[in-house]
Amino acid sequence: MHIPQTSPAQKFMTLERHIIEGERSHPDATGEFSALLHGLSLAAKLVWREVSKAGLVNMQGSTKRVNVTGDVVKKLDEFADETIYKAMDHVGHLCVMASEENEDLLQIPKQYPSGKYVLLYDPLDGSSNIDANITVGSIFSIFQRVTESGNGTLEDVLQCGLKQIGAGYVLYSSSMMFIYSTGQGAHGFTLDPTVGEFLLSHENIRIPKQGSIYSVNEGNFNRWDPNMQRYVQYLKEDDKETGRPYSSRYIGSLVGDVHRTLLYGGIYCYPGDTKNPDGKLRLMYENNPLAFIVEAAGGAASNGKGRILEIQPETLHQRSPLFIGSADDVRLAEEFLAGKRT
Ligand code: P6P
Repeated sequence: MHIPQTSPAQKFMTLERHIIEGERSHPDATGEFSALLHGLSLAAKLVWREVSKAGLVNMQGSTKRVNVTGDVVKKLDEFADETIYKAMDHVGHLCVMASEENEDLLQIPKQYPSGKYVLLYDPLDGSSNIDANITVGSIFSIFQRVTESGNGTLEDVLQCGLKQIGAGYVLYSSSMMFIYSTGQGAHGFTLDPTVGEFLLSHENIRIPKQGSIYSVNEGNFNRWDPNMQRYVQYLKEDDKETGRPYSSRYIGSLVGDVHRTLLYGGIYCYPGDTKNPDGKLRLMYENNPLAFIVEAAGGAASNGKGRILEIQPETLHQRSPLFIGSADDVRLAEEFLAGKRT
């Protein structure tokens, strides 16, 4: 029988099949991890359903609340936060959750079994863009618990990024995508709304070693360290040998900016500055999971001095500067920030 060459999507390589087949290569895999990702993909579809019609059902705008890190809470932030928690609280494989929208740990309700995993998530990153219909996303990070039993604790949650056993993000954009990694490559799935399945569309994503796009909010230029200013000025100089000037792209939505960087190469920067020495982005909910994905695709992620994934967290909502993208671009940024380049 002639079997035609088919694209990954045509192979009906669904997210679920990809996870299960990936687990088969782990002798001690128990299927619990695939159940977690299945729950997250369901939550993502429920969030997508609201995000995609936000303008029609009065789900835009704010709740008049401010969250633990001072951001105004949008109606969709709240919806996404509750949806992910409720989609995951009963799966039986988690001992605790933590959300960027909640100050404290989120315990598993007593009526449900708990498990050996820990889930951290940013329910709706970039939500300030919702009302302008700009890409937003959800980000998640999964660890194994370190305490023996009982309710998960801060000790289970505050682990360095290298200990993640999986991480991913969902993009709510012109199409809906689910990108994840368990450390063996980064894989992208696009939702086929006609069947309600995520189909493999970006198998084993590899980020270019160097890019030609930089992504940073230059409105903060005057607050930056002079070495950071010199770095961005360098990228703007005209030098064909080194592929400069770079193009500037910044949509103010971390998941969208990092996803473009992952596929096209280049660098996304959120540096510290005189007003926010540690920058704006959260280590546990944004930087760690995105660093895990980008490193799995052959890229790099730094706080300007060292690897994001090696930072030992001290508090749940701590921030860190972020320089993430092509390995050569991140390395060059680190050299400028260390004053080794002029
Ligand atoms: P600024 C959104 O609030 C967010 O956390 C990220 O999604 C985004 O990259 C960043 O803040 C934008 O921050 O200071 O450039 O507006």
